[in-house]
Amino acid sequence: MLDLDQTLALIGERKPAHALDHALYTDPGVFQEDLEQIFYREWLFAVPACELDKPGAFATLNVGAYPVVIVRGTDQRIRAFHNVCRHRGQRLCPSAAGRAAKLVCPYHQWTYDLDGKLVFARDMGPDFDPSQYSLKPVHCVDLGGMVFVCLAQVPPPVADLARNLMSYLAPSGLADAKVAHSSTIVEKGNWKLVLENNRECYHCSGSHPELCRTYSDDPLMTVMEGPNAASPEILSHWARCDAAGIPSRFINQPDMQWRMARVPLMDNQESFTMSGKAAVSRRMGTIPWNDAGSLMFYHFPSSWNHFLPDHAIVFRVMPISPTETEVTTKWLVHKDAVEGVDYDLKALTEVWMATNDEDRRVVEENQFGINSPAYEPGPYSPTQEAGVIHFVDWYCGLMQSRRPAPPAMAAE
Ligand code: 3BY
Ligand code: FES
Ligand code: FE
Repeated sequence: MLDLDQTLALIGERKPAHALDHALYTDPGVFQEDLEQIFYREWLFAVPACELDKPGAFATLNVGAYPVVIVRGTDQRIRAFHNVCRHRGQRLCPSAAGRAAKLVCPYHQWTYDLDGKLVFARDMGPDFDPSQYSLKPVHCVDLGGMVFVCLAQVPPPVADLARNLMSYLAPSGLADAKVAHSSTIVEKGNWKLVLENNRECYHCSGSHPELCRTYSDDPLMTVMEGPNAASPEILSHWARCDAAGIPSRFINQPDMQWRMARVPLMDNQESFTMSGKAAVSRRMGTIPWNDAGSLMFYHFPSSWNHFLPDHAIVFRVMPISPTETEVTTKWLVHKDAVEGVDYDLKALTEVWMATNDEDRRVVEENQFGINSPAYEPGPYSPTQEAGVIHFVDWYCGLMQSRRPAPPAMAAE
C-alpha cells in the first residue's frame, strides 16, 4: 500500500504521453490518495437540479467514505449536507432519492429542517442546545441546472466554470426538464480508466456500433485547439450557432479540467438514437433546430455530458474501490414530455445504454490486462488520444501540486 510520497514518485517517473504505472490503477494507497487529494477537494457534479423539483426533494450520493444528501429548501435553494445524523451518526437519508417535509433520522427521530437546522430531539434534557447540532454543510452550487458539491473546507474557485457553464447551458432548457430515466452500473475498473476511456474515440469503431451511427469518431470532433480552430464542418456549425445566439465554440479551463463545445452529429443527424432522428418530439430549451448537435461538457474528475435539442444525458463517475467505479447516467427531457406520447423510453435510452455497457466491458478488460505483472505502460496516440493525455496530465499535475511542503528549517 503506497503513501503519498510513493504515489508522487511513480507520477514523477512516468513517461510523458504514456499510460500510467500499474500501481496507479490498482494500489489501495493510491486509491486513498486519489480520494483525499482529488475527490475530497475538487468540485464534483452531483445531480441535475431538475431532479430536485420541489421543496423537500432530496438525492443522496457517496463520495468515497462521505455520504452526502442534497435537498431543495422551502426557499427553493438547493443545499448539501453530510448525510450523518448529529445524534449518534446514523445515515440520515438511506434512500437514493425521495421527498420529505423535514429530514427525520430513522434511528431516534431527530428531525432537521430542509436548511439543516435541528428542530426536534426528544428528551435531551434541559441543557441541550439544538442550535449546536445542525447538519454539517457541504459546499453546493447550482450552475445553470447542474448541481456540484465540494467536500473541501475551502473549495477551489468556481466562478470561471460558473460563468461559462451557465452561458452555454442557457439555451438547453434544464430549468424545465425532468429525469426520464436513470441507470447506475458498476464497472470493475479503476476510475481513471473510466475517464481515460471516455476521453478518446480511438476505441469507438471497434466497440460502439450504435453510437457510431450518429457520433463521428474523427478525433478533430472532440479535441479542438480553440474557439476559432476546428474542422471546416465544426467552424460552419459554430457560425450558424453564433448567428442564432447559441454559445457553441470550444472553450476550456487552462489545465483542461473542463471543456465545453457544441459539435454537430454525423450527416446532420439529430440525436443519439438508432434512427438518428430526435427521440423526443417536445424539444427542450430554445434551440431552434433539431440538428444543432451536442453541447459536450466534461468536468474532471467525474463527469461528461451531452446536451441535445431534444434531450440531455448527464454522467457521474464515483470511485468505489481501486478496481470498481460507479457510473450513473440520467436522461433528461422537457418536463411536459409524456412517455409513450412524446417519446419512447427505449428509443431514447438504447444507444447510451448499449454504449455504457460496451464501455464497461472495455474498461474491465483494460483493468484485467493492467493487473498482469507483464503490463508496461504504452504510448498514447498523439492525435486520437490527445484527450486522454489531457486527463492524465491534469491528474498528475494536480497530485503533484498536493506535495506537502518540505519541513521548515530548524531554528538556530
Ligand atoms: O461521450 C463522450 O463524451 C465521448 C467522446 C468520445 C468518446 N465518447 C463517446
Ligand atoms: Fe439519529 Fe439517533 S442517531 S436520532
Ligand atoms: Fe466508449
